[in-house]
Amino acid sequence: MSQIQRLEKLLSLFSSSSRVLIVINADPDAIASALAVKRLLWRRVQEVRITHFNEIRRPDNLTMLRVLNIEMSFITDIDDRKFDRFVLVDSQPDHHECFAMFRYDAIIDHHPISCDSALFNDIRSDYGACSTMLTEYIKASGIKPSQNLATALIMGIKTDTAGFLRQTSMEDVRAFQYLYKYTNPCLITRIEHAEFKEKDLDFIASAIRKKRIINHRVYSHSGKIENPDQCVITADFFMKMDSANWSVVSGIYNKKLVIIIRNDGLRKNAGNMAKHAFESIGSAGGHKTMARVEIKMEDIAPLFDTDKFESLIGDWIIEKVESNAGIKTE
Ligand SMILES: [Mn+2]
Repeated sequence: MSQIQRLEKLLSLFSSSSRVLIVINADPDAIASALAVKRLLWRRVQEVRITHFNEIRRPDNLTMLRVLNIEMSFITDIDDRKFDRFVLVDSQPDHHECFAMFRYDAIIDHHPISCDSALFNDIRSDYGACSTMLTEYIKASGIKPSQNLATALIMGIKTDTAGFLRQTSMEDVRAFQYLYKYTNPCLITRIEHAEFKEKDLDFIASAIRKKRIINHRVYSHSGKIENPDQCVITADFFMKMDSANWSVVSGIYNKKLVIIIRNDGLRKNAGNMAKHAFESIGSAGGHKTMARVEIKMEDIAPLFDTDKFESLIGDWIIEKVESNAGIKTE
């Protein structure tokens, strides 16, 4: 099917009285794809709303919504009886129970095909981003994308291809090149630079003061913490140091020890290291470059002969990681 035919088939699902709900798991690619669908349907239907069910917490994603003036509604604020057409982008109905709540008229996605249950299904799993597919729809429709739409689509492609370091197709490159002339590069930079909130910066400052560096591994244990996401941000931040091969940032949250592990991925495997070191006492897992460990404090207590063991946890983590970090596991 040509792109023009796809576009015509998609548009034929709607009439001027249609009330359309676009459902997404909001990340940059899904948000941009939804915006593009909304643009395609502009002045063709009665109403288009975008709804998401996940909480958006990443500062860069929040900045994207703010600087591009993107309007979305949280799923609990939506009365779905008001809508008679449902569109799913960047996912398939079996990806999440919240998606399965609706019967879709159209599904446009780039994940491996698992549930093409709509009237119109366009699933192209060789594409790096759903935003690339929607860029092709926009092009086929003859619409000149606004600066905000083009910037959103570029963010979708950049995010899902990790800046073209991950699975990418020629179509992704072509879409990027096409969109670039319509974007404002300062907006892209503004979004991508938004890594921290002010509170995160205070957390990082205190983690820097507590850091210890052993064998190019940066350790920092923060004791009791209010938000484990800050350990993630800090672990990523430490990897910006030129000589850091690993970073291990930990804290105690909800009576659990949370350890966030990052490395540069060069002959290392964070997930396997975490399992070797911690699986016997808690949950541990991850990938080559990132891992997460969670251990109940009550399960750590018996490992120490003192009640005041909390002050020893930082050293205990270092000992565990140092004796396992060399493990050769692929
Ligand atoms: Mn995607």
